[in-house]
Amino acid sequence: MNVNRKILTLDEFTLTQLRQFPSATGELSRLLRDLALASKRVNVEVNKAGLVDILGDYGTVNVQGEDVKKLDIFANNQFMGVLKHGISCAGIGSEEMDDFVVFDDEVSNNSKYVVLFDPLDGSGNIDVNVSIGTIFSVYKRVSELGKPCTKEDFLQPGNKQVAAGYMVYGSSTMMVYATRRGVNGFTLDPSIGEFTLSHPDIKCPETGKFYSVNHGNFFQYDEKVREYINGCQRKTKETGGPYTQRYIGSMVADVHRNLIKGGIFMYPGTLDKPKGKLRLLYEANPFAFIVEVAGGLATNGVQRILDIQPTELHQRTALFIGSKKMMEELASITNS
Ligand code: AHM
Ligand code: MG
Repeated sequence: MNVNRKILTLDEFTLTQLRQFPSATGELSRLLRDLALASKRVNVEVNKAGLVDILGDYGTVNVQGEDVKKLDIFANNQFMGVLKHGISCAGIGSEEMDDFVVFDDEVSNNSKYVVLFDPLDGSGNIDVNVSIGTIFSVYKRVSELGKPCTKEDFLQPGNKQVAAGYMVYGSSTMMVYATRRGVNGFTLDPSIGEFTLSHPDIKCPETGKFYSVNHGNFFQYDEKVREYINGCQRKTKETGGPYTQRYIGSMVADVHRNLIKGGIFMYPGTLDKPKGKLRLLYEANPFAFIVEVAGGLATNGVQRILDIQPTELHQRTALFIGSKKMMEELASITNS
């Protein structure tokens, strides 16, 4: 029998990591397992998205008389549900909900983590069978253990993240997560329903070939950003351009590609929306953490994303993120 001993599941991997820290409690590993479980349920529904005409439209009652939830609401409920019923999370914040949720039961009040997530990012792409994703961010509470978690637990700067990650529902389903020790990627093997280690110790290439930005907004960006984007389309000694433009409109897929292959992703502020579109807590911070651990950089054009002190759960930020050299090239223009 050919047993492939190289296959390492997500649980096996986190256990191996745990053994290197005799004082670790295993709460983070449990949290990651809970998040993986929710994402597998979401994945099943995402894969059926093209069948809505057959199974019933989202937001309506299907032929079996069941409510068909919109996929982003379904995903939100799955992530909230597993975290509420798990034993490692005191409360959550979600891009789908106006306010944070305190679980407030004996087990949750004694849990040391809170989780922020965007349950289904890029959901505008669902109808057209383009990759979408989930993004999550884990913080250690600053409030007193044994009591309900508080707003301060959620409004911590990104540099306090303990872990962050994302799932991409694409040609394969992947989960990538980072702790301070590194970034690792797991691909869902549908035959056994397990995430298995496929991208160990991911490093973001120092430079790359891709730049990702919504060109439709070009004339809404400030002059320096336009200068950089123009530079991406020319051959210069510094950049080695022209780069290839790739923008799918699902941040998870766009940043994932650039993380693996090298590139820069930008969602700058516009004349109408000076702080851009993306949310600091649910989108920018987790990706900034992952990309920085992998060797890249992330800023809002002026300041390191991870050093921004949040003041609101849903605050937005401009975002520039990617390979170190490309980010330095951008900074040399925007800081001039
Ligand atoms: P969402 O959270 O409502 O799905 O919006 C976030 C998405 C990102 O995934 C993506 O990078 C961006 O919106 C695309 O926006 P635009 O269509 O303005 O380029
Ligand atoms: Mg989003």
